[in-house]
Amino acid sequence: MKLYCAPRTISIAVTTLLYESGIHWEPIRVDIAGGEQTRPDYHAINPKGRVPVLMTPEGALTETGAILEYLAETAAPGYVPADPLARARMREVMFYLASTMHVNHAHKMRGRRWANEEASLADMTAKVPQTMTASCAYIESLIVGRYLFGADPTLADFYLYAICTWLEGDGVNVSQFPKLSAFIEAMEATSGVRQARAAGLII
Ligand SMILES: N[C@@H](CCC(=O)N[C@@H](CS)C(=O)NCC(=O)O)C(=O)O
Repeated sequence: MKLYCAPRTISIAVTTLLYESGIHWEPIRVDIAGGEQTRPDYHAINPKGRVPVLMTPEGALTETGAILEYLAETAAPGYVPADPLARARMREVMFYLASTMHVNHAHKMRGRRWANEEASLADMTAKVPQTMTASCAYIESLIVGRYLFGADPTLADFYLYAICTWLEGDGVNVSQFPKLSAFIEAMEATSGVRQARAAGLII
């Protein structure tokens, strides 16, 4: 299995799950800063010009949440709760991360997706510490144990950890969130995160 990925991106959610699960896979690093994702040959793989992309035996799969779910069903069992409501709660967080928290973060460096005026871009960037801190406060209210839902990690934990790697740069004072701080510490101790760091996929 091959994953198009890059450090500092949401693809960390997938790289950490892949390493944690001991799946045989190969990272294909995309030079995001150099704009590799904007080039026609990359658009042939993902017309959206983003990472991550998982190359499955049947073709390319995009969207972090979809990739995590696919891996859980095909290669990395044990990270999806059996109970329907618990499973929906996990997805509730994952949808929030995709639709709100990731988007809050993107307003810092990717404001040109939404606006052209320099003043608009500066305003969006200035707002990021506030929106990301508000998102952290919401997440803090959800965490019930070492991980989001208790003693065992679910797909949502890998997703959340990837976003946590952005918090300092986004101007969030993480120390004001004790449960989130402990969560980050727990994830940092996992083999998935340690291997991703050793491979230079978390920097
Ligand atoms: N909804 C997508 C978002 C993916 C995404 O925005 N990836 C960013 C990195 S965090 C990216 O590839 N950005 C490149 C660009 O904007 O040019 C997902 O969750 O997979």
